[in-house]
Amino acid sequence: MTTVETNSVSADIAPTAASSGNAATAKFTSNRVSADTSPERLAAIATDVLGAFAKIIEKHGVTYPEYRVLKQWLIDVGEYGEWPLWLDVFVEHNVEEVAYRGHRGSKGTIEGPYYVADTKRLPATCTLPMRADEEGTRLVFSGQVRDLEGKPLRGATVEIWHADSQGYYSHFATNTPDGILRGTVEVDDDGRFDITTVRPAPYQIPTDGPTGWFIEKAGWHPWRPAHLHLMVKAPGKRPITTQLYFDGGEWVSNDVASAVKPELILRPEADADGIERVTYNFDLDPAS
Ligand code: MBD
Ligand code: FE
Repeated sequence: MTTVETNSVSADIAPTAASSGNAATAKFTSNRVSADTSPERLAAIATDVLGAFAKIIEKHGVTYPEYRVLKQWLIDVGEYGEWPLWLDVFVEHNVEEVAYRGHRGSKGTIEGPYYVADTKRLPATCTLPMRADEEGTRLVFSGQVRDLEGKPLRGATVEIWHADSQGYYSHFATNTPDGILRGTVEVDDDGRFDITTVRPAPYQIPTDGPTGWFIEKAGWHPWRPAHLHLMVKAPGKRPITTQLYFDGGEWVSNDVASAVKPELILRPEADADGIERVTYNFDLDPAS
């Protein structure tokens, strides 16, 4: 088993909205993104965005004080680095639904702000990197990666990342050693994997930043149900990004990020030692 010692000076400092937000923004901007959007398409989308603003302002009679508060809040979201968080919580689910229309294999859902590429490569049967004294119920997550005909896909990888038993993600929370509860698992020749980890806790959007203020002022709640994130890839297949949730878990039926689907619910069973085991298979569409 791989263990990671907590040795950073900041390890015991409670994470702030700005520290995780700015880490997520730095990670996102380290990749230069682009899209092949034509000027005509850009103009059409921009016209509709501005038209939506116009309608809302008109409909609600938005005032100058409200306009200035909006302006300040938008500035604050940027300063706290919370655009990846805010957008992935409130907007990404719509983009994902459109992107995977007509997809036939296993369901995907949003990626969220806390994916890290190129994590430690692990064999098909593995334990995720964790602290020597990692808290939380042991969870063994097993399954098989297959094509739409059920044929095992050798050469597939299952990237997994999730929060710890306090709801914190490594690389984004200052109280968490880098690299824990993340990995890139190489399936065996039969497409199978068997990953030992701990059960994550529900995730609470930081309440001390502009995304949290916005949620609180609106009277909403800041919670996502406990979840595993996965990105499953195989040669010649369309990759999927997904999340799996736990049956009966808090917030499963009212996720702030609107990312739960009925196909994505796990029902782990505890064995005599209290270790939870669950199986889930991933069926991938052909790459188009
Ligand atoms: C998360 O852990 C997450 O998965 C998403 C989508 C948004 C915020 C935090
Ligand atoms: Fe998450």
